[in-house]
Amino acid sequence: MRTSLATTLSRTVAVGTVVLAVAAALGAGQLVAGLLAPGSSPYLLVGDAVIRLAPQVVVDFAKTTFGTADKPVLLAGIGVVLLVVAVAAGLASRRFATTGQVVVGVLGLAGIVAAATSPTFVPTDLVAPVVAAAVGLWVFRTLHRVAMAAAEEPDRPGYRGLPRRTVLLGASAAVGAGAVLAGGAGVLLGRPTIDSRSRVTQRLAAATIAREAPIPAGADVGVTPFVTPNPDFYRIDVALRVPQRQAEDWSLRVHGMVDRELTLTFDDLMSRPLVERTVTLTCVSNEVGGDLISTARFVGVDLGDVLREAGPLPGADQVLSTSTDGWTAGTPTEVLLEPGRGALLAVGMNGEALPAEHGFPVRMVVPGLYGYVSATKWVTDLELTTFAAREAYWEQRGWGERGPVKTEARIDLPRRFTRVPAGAVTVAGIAWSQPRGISRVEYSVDGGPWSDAELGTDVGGDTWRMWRGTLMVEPGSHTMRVRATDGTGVLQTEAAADVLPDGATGWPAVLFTAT
Ligand SMILES: Nc1nc2c(c(=O)[nH]1)N[C@H]1C(S)=C(S)[C@@H](COP(=O)(O)O)O[C@H]1N2
Ligand SMILES: [Mo]
Repeated sequence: MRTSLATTLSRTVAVGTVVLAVAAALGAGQLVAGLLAPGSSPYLLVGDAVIRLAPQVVVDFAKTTFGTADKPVLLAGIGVVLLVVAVAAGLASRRFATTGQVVVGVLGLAGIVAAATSPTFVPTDLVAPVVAAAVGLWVFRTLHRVAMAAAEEPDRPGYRGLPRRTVLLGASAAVGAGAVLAGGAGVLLGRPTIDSRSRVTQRLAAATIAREAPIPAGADVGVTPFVTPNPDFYRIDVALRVPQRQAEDWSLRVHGMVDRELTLTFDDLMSRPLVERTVTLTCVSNEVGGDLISTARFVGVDLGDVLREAGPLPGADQVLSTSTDGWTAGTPTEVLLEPGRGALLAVGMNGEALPAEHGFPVRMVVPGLYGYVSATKWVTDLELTTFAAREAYWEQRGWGERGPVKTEARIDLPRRFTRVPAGAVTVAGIAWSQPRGISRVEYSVDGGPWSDAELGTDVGGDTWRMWRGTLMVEPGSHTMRVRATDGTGVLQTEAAADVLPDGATGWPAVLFTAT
């Protein structure tokens, strides 16, 4: 289909090629996002990027002016900008495809950059914007070629002997319909979880919750925040793709060695008494000094109550919990039934619904046990069984059957291998021994005598406790060590143990240089 240099597209056709290409890109991106990861729709990603980049005054203005409608208003605004850009690019592409191609390419790139710079970026989020960019470019080039051919000789037979103008019309209609269908399907596929999370957040805001007292100001010694913000909360799981289950479609089966099998829907959970519990979650794979530990204020229903309702049979010493992605944890029944233990089926985390990657809609949280034996995210099944009969995921891979948290401490200041001015040096960190709590933390430098650290206000045994102190050091390198005593008066062991099979031990040490 060669076209002469003089051939020019009508304004309508030229604009149509770019607009349809952009629509096709958005439709394809939405569809792929809906299938893979609802948060990765290029349109939403660009919207998020605009919110990130917008000066705070603009964001505040939008919030106060449009209230909760600020997001739809923003997305509509982006739509208008896209349309204007597409129309301009079309008008500039009446003879040559170059401008249109560059503009479609730049728009595609904007989606990819928005994905890559998102604070919640995971590599799968790139698939939708990359597919969108590729589809946009391909559609534009193809339609532009077909349009040029039709403009030159409208009646000459083209594809399947149809007149070229008919081919152009047909192709345009097909692209338009395809874009709408793909986009619609993508929205339908992806919308449920996103909407479901915000509905749960709203329901929690309106719910009656037995709240804990606010975290006392003195709990935090100014180094590590006492409550970990959700985006900073450590994440460990074997899920390649974050499971997407709507709260409205969720149910939990409690079965096995029980008197009464139970099935609870999300509404059933929400109509039970909701409690707030601040819990420090720890991973068994946390090395001494490691960062696989975080604290959140969880909201949920008491798991012990749910189990008592089902009535565990004598001998059912293990509760095997399973998530939607098939991962399992085995928790001692006696721990879950222990009065005051505070095990939760959690639905909320730090004032919102559980984030998708932390188990939305429902996860288990058991104070005092490492996550691998207790903290099942996306949980849908609890089977009362025995340790002899069933082995959970990590147990099958050589990790310990029981996973009680071991008393440990961490030095957050000074950081290892840093330089500090000689003289008085502030030292600080965290210590934990859920559910026993921490009664004492001591530190020592270069094998010298132990000094008592000043402890942050006690929030309870289920959370970490923060500590700080001051060291006097001469210029040179120094090794500082720290050791914690739990709430029952037992000093943490000095013996170094590896994380495998049931958690690391040893007194943490930090080497630093005073100058
Ligand atoms: N479904 C599921 N739940 C899971 C896991 C997992 O791999 N899959 N990992 C567990 C482990 S080992 C830990 S330490 C905690 C971590 O929870 P977080 O990612 O919310 O911090 O989740 C637990 N729950
Ligand atoms: Mo873990």
